[in-house]
Formats: sequence, C-alpha cells, structure tokens
Amino acid sequence: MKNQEVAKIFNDIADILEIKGDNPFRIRAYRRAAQNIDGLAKDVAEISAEELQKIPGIGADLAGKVHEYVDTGSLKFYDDLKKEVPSGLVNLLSVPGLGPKTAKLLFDKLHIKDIDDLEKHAREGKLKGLPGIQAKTEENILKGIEMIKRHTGRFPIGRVLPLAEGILEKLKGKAPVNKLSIAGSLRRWKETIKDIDILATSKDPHKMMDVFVHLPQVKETLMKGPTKSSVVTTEGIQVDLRVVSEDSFGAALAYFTGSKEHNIRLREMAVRKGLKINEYGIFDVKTEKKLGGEHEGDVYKILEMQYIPPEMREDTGEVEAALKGEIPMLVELKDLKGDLHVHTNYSDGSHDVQELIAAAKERGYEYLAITDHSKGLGIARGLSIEQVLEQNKRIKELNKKLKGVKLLSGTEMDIRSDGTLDYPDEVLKQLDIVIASIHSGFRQSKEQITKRLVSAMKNPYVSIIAHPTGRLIGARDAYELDMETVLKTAKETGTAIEINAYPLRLDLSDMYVKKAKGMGVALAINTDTHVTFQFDFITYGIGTARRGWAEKKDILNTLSYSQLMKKLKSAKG
Ligand code: DGT
Ligand code: CA
Ligand code: ZN
Repeated sequence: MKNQEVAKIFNDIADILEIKGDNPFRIRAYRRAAQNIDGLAKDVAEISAEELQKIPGIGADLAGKVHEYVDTGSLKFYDDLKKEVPSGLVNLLSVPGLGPKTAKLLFDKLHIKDIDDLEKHAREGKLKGLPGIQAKTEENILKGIEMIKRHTGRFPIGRVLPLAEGILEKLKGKAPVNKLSIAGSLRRWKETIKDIDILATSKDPHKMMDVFVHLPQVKETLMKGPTKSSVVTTEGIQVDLRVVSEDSFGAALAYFTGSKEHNIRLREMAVRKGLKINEYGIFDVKTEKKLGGEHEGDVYKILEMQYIPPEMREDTGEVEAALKGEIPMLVELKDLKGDLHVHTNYSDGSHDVQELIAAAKERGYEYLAITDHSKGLGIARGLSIEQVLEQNKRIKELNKKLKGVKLLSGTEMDIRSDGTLDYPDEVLKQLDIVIASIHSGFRQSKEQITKRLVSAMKNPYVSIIAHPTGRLIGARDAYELDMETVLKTAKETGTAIEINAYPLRLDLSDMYVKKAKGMGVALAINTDTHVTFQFDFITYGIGTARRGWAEKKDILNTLSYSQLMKKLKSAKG
C-alpha cells in the first residue's frame, strides 16, 4: 500500500511549509489529508481521481498530487519544496516546544542544521540572547532532546501492534503453524515496545522459520535457527520468533510474556515450594517430574494462585493480590457502551454526524457523544457559541428520530491559558455532556496548570477532563501538574478523568489509572476519533485501563444510555 508513503510526504510538506511560515490553514489541510489517507482501508493507488476527492480534506489539487506520486513515484512540488530548507532542519521540529520559527532562526543565525548541533549549542549556552530565546527556553530544548533520546530504541505501541498483527496474519496464512501468540511487552500492552516477541508451535519448525524470514515486512535477518529466529522489519523494529514444543507452549508463553520482574517473583515462589519454573515447564525439583506447561494457566494453578492477566504482570502488587484471590475483573472491550469523545467535520474531524453514527452502529455502541472543539481553538476550527448551539439543536432533533444509536450533544471545551473556560455556563448547561481539556500554555508552572484543571472540574457542567496530562508518547512530555490534587478534586466534584485511547496519548497513563482507581475517581475510555477508523483505537485505551487494574464499574462509559444520562443530569444539580 502506498498510503503511508503518501501520508508521510504530506506531513513532510506540512513541516516544511511551517518552517517557511506558510498559511496555517494550508498546513492544516496537508496534515488532515495525511491523516485521512493513512486511515484508508483501500490502497490509494487503486482509487480513481474522482473517488479520491470524496475523501474528506482532499480536493482536486491534492488528488492530483496523490496521483502524480502514485503514477511517477515522485512529486515535483515536494521535491522543489525540499530544496528550500536543509533536511536536518525539519528534524528539529521533533524537539518538543521548538516551533518552525525558532528552527529557522537557529539555522539562519547559528547554522544549526540538526539535533546534535542543537544540543551542543544549548549545552554551551549559546542559544540565549537570540530573539525570543531565554535561559528557560534553552533548558526546555535540552529537556526535549533528553526525552527524544530516552525513547530511542523503543517504539510507541500504536506503531508496533499493527505491524505485529500483520506478521501474525501472514504466518497463519503461509506457515505450518499450530499455536501462535504475541508475548513480551506487547502482550502486556505496555505503552512503548522495544521488540516484538512471537511464540509458536509447528509440525515443521524449519519451514516455519523459512516463511518467517522471507515475510514482506522483513528487511534483514539477524539470526535463523529452528527454535529461534530474529529479523528486523522495514520500519527498523526487531521481531523474535520462537518455536516451542506443544507441551511447553504455556510455560514458554508465561516466561516470554514477562515482565522479567513478575517472572522473578514466580520463580521465587516456585523455589519455596520445591518447584522449578522455566520456559519448558514447571517441575518438581526432587523427582524432576514435569507437573505442567502445556497451558499458561498451569503455572499459576501449580503455584496455588489465581491466574494473572498479562496486563497486570509488572510486579506492582499483582502477585500478592493473586495469592489472596483478589485479582480484579478487569474491564473488557465488550463492557463499553459508547464513546464520549468524538469530532465531526464541524470542527477538525473528517466525517459528518451520519457517518459517525453508521460507524458507531457497526461497533455495536449504544451511544456516541459529539464533542467538537470550542471557539478558542481556531486552528482546529473550533465552534463559535452560535455554531455549538446550532449543532446542539440539530443533534437533539436528530436524536428523536434515531434508532439503534443515541447521540449526546457535547463539546470538547478549551481550558484557556488564563484558566477561564471557553464557553459561558448558559451555553454549557444546554449540552448533554461537556469535556474540558488543555490545548495551550503547556509550559506554565505546576501551580498554574493544576489551578486551570481544578477550576474546570469545579464547574458543575464539566463531566470529563480529556487527555489530562497532554503528553504525546515519544514526542512531548506531560505538562507539569499536581496529579494528587487533580485526582482529589475529580473525586470531590464527581468529574471523570479520561483515558484517551489515541495510541500516542494513552493519557491517563497506566500508573495514574491505578492511582485514580485507588482514590475512587471515575474514568472514561474515549478514542478522540477524528476519522472513523480511529474508533478501533479503543483497544489501546482498554489495554491501558487494564494495566491500571480498572474494572467495569470504574468506567463511566460502561453505563447504559439511560443510566449515563441520569448521572449527567443529576451532576448538574
Ligand atoms: P521490551 O523491552 O518492550 O521488549 O519488554 P519485554 O518485556 O518484551 O522484554 P524482552 O523482549 O527483553 O523479553 C521478553 C520476556 O522474556 C520478558 O518480559 C521476560 C522474559 N525474560 C527475558 N529476559 C529474562 C531474564 O533475564 N529473566 C527472566 N526471568 N525473564 C526474562
Ligand atoms: Ca519484547
Ligand atoms: Zn478531542
């Protein structure tokens, strides 16, 4: 599929246009087109020019560019544009908080062309004094570079899981495979992944490995043997495949799912019982008799403890809980009744309400909250007061006629930099649901940001705080905030905190989900969908919730439509 290539080119174009200081709406158009093309199920190369223009955000001009690239393998506009800026300069934009204007300034004044250059200059204190650059800016740039380095060698789960699923699918189709499973951090739904671990059984391990190292996803083979092979994919991600015997599959799955810390705890318990666990099975030390290993559950059963779901295996109390029989009934995808954070083409989403309704029905949802951006977010085409009220009226009328799926009329309201809310109460009280979130002032002090969030939660019409820390995995650290105070206020005011399922956000993160649950704070798992395929991201939200030990009862959108509406109404007083 050419889709990812085209999407990357459109994003690059947007980056370069940003450096050049081009029209923000034009830049946004390229990003939106990239987002929509990336999400297409069909290969752009097989879509006609007319059909292409039916994709939201793609007009005649962009459709022409897609076809030029598909037909010729290059795009003149892009090639010309690239000549206007040095290539490393675009990479500078990956440093959090370093905008295109500053990048250009650094290049013009100090000839900084890449991140290494930038780090060197910042360390030597040579950035200070340039227009708009203070000591604090320099400090932030260094922090940003440190974050980028911290993430090298690890990939956000959203990039890894689809790749792993593609490989599994190919193996199932082409190789003599019997049992097959993902293991490692990916099976535990960790937010970043170092490498993909796959486990299989096969009647012909040699053939199996042959197929594996020749998969289209593979760029390079690091090692190949009948029990273990390692490859590197075209994206640069390592994949290990292990083929084990049928009667060891469960023990191997337990071992290679990890985490290492969890395994160590299990091994210690085994030793105390005169047992030995490894990737081959679980054995009596004295008699050397194999007691189990075909099924993963054997390991926990023989250790006389409850089965522990993979997402909990981090040695953060799950072993103790399992021994006491207190493993929670973790929330599952089927428990979710709807999505409470969805954008339409009223703001920066790609679809109209009808298309979203159809997609929600397909998923079997009972309801959907339409939460477009508020007026403060001009760049995301935020809705004016008149627009949001008009949308509210339309949705409520539509809702009377709807069968199957119900709509909640809502907003994702900006909490402005000065701490005030983007719509007055007279507007908010007319909506079914109000999500509040921060989109600016990320560099404010901990006190300021916490105050903004707290004041939003104290507004009786605000039901959910969306993506509460603002982090983007591998791209932007969370803004500073006092999580303790935020969660305490959430509990006091009955405000739910979102687990944003967008795979680069996963915000709240697993650790804070666990803390929130412990404090009795309500949570909501939402996708923040802008394009319908993003409804699928819900599984990342579920994974994160489960890593935080969340149960069905902790999640607001497991309520039925009538329970939810009742709860939202009573909160308004
Ligand atoms: P990562 O870093 O995202 O790849 O995380 P994992 O957990 O997938 O780690 P990885 O791929 O190094 O190893 C996969 C699993 O194998 C790990 O979760 C537990 C197991 N494992 C690896 N090395 C050891 C070890 O030295 N001792 C024990 N007990 N288990 C290990
Ligand atoms: Ca791994
Ligand atoms: Zn949103």
